[in-house]
Amino acid sequence: MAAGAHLQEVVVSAAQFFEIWHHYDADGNGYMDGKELQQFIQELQQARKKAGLDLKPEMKAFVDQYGQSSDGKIGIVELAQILPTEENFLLFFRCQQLKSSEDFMQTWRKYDTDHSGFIETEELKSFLKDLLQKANKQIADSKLSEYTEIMLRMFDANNDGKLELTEMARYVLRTFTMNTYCILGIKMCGKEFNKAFDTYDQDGNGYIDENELDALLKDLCEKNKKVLDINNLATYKKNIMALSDGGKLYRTELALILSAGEN
Ligand SMILES: [Ca+2]
Ligand SMILES: [Ca+2]
Ligand SMILES: [Ca+2]
Ligand SMILES: [Ca+2]
Repeated sequence: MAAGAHLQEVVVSAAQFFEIWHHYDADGNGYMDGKELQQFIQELQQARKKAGLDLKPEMKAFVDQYGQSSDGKIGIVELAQILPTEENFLLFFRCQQLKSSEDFMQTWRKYDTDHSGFIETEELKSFLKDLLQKANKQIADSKLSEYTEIMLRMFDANNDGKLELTEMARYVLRTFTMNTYCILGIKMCGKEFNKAFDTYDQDGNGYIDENELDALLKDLCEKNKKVLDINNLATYKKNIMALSDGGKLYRTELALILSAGEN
C-alpha cells in the first residue's frame, strides 16, 4: 500500500507513520517543507474525504496554518501530533523531557552505556522502555522491539544502524538552530580532530573553554567559508557551549560534534 493511503487510517500505526514520514520528506532533510508540505496537505485532505472521515481539529488547524503559506516547515514531532498516531508510539514524541541541550547531553551520556559515542539498538530500546515506564505504560517486549526498530530507522540518517548525536539532536532538540547544523555538518577525521583539539586546548588542561572555542570556531569559519558564516559565530558558540559540561568541552564531548570517528 502506498504511503499516501495510510492517511485514510483511523489509527496510524508506528510502521505506517514511518512510511508516511519517509515518503513526504522526499529529500530526507528532516523536514516536510516547500512542495513536500503542500503535497502532504493536499493528499491528507483527499484521503480523509475518501475515507469519509472529518479532519480532526488538530489537522484542520494545521491545514489552515500551512495550506496557504509556502514557507512552512514540519518536523517529525509535529507530524506525530497531527496524525492519529498509535497511542503508545505517540508517547515518545510527547514525553520529551529533554528541554535543554544540557538535559539532552545528560540523557545521551546515560544511555550510551558502552561509551561508544553512538546509541545502538539495545541502548535505544532501554531509553524507550524508561520513557514508557515513566508514563506508567506496560508494553510487550515484542512491541517495544518493533518501536525501537522503527525509531532507529527514522532517525538513522546515514543508515549505519546506530544513532550519532547529530541524528538524534536534529529531532529532539528544538533549541538547535539551522546554523548549528552547519557546524555539525563539518566533520573532521579522527586524526585531524585530535590535532585540532590539542592545538586549541592552548593551556593544555584537557578541555576547551569558551575562549579556546572562540579561536577554534574562527578558524573553522575561515576554512569553511561556503558553509559557515563568521557573522554567526556567537550563535555557533552558544549552541556548542550548551552541550558542554559546565563550560568545559572535553575531548570525547567535542568529538561527538566535530569528529567523524576513526581513521
Ligand atoms: Ca524535506
Ligand atoms: Ca553506545
Ligand atoms: Ca546513523
Ligand atoms: Ca583548555
